[in-house]
Amino acid sequence: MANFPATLLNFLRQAERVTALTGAGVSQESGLRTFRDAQTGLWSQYKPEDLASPEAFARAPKLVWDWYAMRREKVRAVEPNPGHFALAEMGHRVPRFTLITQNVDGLHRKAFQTLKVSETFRVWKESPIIELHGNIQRVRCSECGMVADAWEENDDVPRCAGCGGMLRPDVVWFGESLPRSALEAAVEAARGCQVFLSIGTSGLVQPAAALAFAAHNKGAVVVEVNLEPTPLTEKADFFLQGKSGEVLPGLVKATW
Ligand code: BV8
Ligand code: ZN
Repeated sequence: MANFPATLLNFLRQAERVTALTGAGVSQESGLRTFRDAQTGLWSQYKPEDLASPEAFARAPKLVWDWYAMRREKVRAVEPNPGHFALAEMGHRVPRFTLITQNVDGLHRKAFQTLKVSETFRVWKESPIIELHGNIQRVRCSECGMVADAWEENDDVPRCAGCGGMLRPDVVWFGESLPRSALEAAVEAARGCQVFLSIGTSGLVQPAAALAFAAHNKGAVVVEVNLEPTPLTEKADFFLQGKSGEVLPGLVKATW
C-alpha cells in the first residue's frame, strides 16, 4: 500500500502520544500461526481456547505443557518481521509511544532491542512494551508463583526448584485475570493518546479488544491495520487493509 491519506500522516506527525495494540496477525509474516488459523499436525484436533486455560492444565498438564513447548520452539526459530521493526521505529519517532501486545512471542521486544535508528537510537528508560497476556519464554510456578526464564526440563511437566509445584507458561489463560498493573497501564495508554493503532487483531478477546473503543471514546484517531474487517472497523477513522509487514513500513516511511 503506497499512498496513505495525508490527514493520517499529519495526525501521526502532530501526535504527542501514539499507542499501538497488536495481535497475532503482526507475527503471522514471521511464520507464526494466528489463533484463527487452524492448528496442524498433532495439534489439529485441538482449538487453542481448549488448551490455553487453567481447566485444561488441571485436566492434562503434560498435554498443555507440550503444546507450549512446541510453540516456544517455533517462536525461538523465527525473527521479527518488517511490521515489528516499523513499530520499533515509530517508537523512536513519536514523543511518547506505548506498544500493547496480546502476543506472547516476545517478537516486539526483540525488534526494539535490535533496531538501530541512525540519528536517534533512544535508550528507553522503561520499555514501551506492555505484554498484556504474558510471555511464552517465561514460566511460572503454579503453586508459589515464582517466575523464571530457565528451568530443568524432564520428561514430565517441570517442577519448581523452590516448592516442587508444577511449572506453567507465564501467560494469561482464558478465564484468568490479566496482570493488574499491565491492564491499568494499557487503559491509561489507550485513553491518553491522540492516535491509537489496532494491528493484526480480530478484536474478539476481552478485555484487550475494549482498548481501541476506550481510545475512540476519548477522541483519539483510531487506525486499524488488518487483512479483513473486524468489529472495530466501522468505528475506526482509517482502515488500512493489507499485511502489517507491508502496510506499517510504508506508513512509517510516508510519515517521517
Ligand atoms: C478475563 C495468551 C476476567 C495465551 C490469550 C465466556 C466464558 C469465559 C470467558 C469469557 C467469555 N466471554 C468472554 C470471556 C472473557 C475471555 C474472552 O474474551 N473470550 C473470548 C474468546 C470470547 N477473556 C478472558 O478470559 C481474559 N480474562 O476476561 O478475565 C475473567 C476472570 C474469570 C472468569 C471470566 C473472566 C483472558 C484473555 C487472554 C487469553 N490469553 N493469549 C496463549 O497465547 O496461549 S488470548 C490469545 O487469543 C491471544 O493473546 C489473543 O489475545 C487472542 C487471539 O486474538 P488475536 O491476537 O486477534 O489473533 P487472531 O488469530 O484472533 O486474529 C488475527 C488477526 O490478524 C485476524 O483479524 C487476521 O485477519 C489478522 N491478520 C492475519 N495475518 C495478518 C493479519 N493482519 C495483518 N497482517 C497480517 N499478515
Ligand atoms: Zn513454587
